[in-house]
Amino acid sequence: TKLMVPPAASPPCPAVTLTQDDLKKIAAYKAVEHVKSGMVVGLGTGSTAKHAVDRIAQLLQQGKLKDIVGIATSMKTYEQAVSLGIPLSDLDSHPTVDLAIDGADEVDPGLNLVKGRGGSLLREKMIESASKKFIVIVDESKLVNHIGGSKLAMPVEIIPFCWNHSLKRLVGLFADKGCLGELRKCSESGKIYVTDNGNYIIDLYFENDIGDLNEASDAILRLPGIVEHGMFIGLATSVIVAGVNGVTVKTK
Ligand code: ABF
Repeated sequence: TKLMVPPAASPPCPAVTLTQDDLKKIAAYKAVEHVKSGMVVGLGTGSTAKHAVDRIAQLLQQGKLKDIVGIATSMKTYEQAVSLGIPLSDLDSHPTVDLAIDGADEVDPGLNLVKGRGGSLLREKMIESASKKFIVIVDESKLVNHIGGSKLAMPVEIIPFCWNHSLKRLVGLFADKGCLGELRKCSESGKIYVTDNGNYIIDLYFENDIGDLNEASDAILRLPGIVEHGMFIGLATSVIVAGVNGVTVKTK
């Protein structure tokens, strides 16, 4: 007689705890699947985009990608890309970018973004608005219902000349929205933060919702002395969100 041996119970799966950085890396690697040989690629800035740049370099080294031209959205990314041997160019030589991959500080359901809390926004907007496709990579902590409503900073890059005057005019635009503003300083040195373009950043904080994004954008950009703001309205073509329960892709 054969003894029926019940199958051993499978061991419980060890719980894997993904860190926020793991999630950033997962989103970044997923985005890089869209990079194809021969593409001109906008290289984003920040701790999430850094993983994408690392991954592109790795695939180039492995020969799985060829003839990539990168366009860096900041000096920091430029230095990272140079150190990894990614061939670089700029918008003057390559006015059309095939694909840009970058992080964001906030993403709303319409794929509008707040960017620039890390300090770069102007070069990002120049490159990402010149891209046929712009994939945003975030962990799920960046999702919001409405950008500018999180009570966190909405950055505006301004020229240094009479920055206090520009600060007051910016805040004055949104007096009915409970807006406060401050000049960004370096956290370690306490010195005024200077962007890659030699400009300053005013961080705006809204007690009430910022309201219509296009109206807010137009009002800010009409002020002389203002260079660019961190609202990226309608620029993202898709957003890859990595969460503890998996990856979701949001498209327009
Ligand atoms: C840059 O990096 C900025 O526009 C944005 O502020 C930031 C996002 O950084 P992280 O991925 O580190 O959160 O793209």
